[in-house]
Amino acid sequence: MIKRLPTHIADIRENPRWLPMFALGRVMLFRNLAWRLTGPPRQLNVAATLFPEVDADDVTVRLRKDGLFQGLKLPAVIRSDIAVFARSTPCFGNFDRKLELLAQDHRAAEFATGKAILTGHFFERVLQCQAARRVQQDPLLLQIAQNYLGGEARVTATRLWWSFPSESASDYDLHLASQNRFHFDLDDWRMVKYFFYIEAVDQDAGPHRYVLGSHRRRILRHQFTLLVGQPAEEIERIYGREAIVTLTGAEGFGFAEDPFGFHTGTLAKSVPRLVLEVSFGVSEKLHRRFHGEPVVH
Ligand SMILES: O=C(O)CCC(=O)C(=O)O
Repeated sequence: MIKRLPTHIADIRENPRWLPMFALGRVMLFRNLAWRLTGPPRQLNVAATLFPEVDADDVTVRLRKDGLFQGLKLPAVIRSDIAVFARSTPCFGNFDRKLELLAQDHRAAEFATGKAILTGHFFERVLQCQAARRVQQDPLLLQIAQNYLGGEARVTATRLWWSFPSESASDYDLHLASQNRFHFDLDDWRMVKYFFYIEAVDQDAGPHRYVLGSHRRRILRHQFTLLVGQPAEEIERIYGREAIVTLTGAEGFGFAEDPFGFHTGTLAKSVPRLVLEVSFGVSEKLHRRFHGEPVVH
């Protein structure tokens, strides 16, 4: 929280309307009110979608009920173009512009810097990847976002990043990388995120975890709190172990989630994970996040 303060202050300066959302958006009453202010969804022509087998209405129903829909799959050629891009383009370790590395040099970079490197972000470089842009602009993903969030829905962030296995990660490293840290996102009044695993993710590759239904059922203590993160034991006790889904999947596997529900990455044990994430929201786009880094739209 304290370490993120400069980012929050910059957000407020840039867009003062962010402050009420940040203060009140964690409380279900205000969130539900904001949900009522949605405009009707636009009906788009989705013929050119990369996901012709997916029914936007089904996804919307699942998102409303569970906060999660599993069942997106990237076409093979799109997936492989993104994988080739990510293996041949340097990323930035631990959100640090001075720590530039290729994924295959991760171990050597940890050794050379003496630091645990848990993530490698491509920041704005993701937009150099045509295949990633194609996913970002997919009409069906927008239609689902429109159905779920209302007519104001639009892309608010796009990111491509590696989660690397690391043996020496500190608590702070895990926090920075959103790994082994259940939390909810508070970047907008209403949001939906699409995640795609560019390479297969099993239990050893740090799968994402989501708490079903926690986007609409929240104990008061988890609303009236400054903290977005909560200990895993508490999440299990309150929302039930059976509500926690661990999302593993083959290469190209994708899912949609309402990130107001509790979720977390998990520390990769032995295999790195490469994820493309496209976020949709309803408010003016923020330009800074990720510890001061620009948000890529
Ligand atoms: O690494 C992950 O799977 C978690 C990502 C996350 O927490 C987020 O995008 O809000």
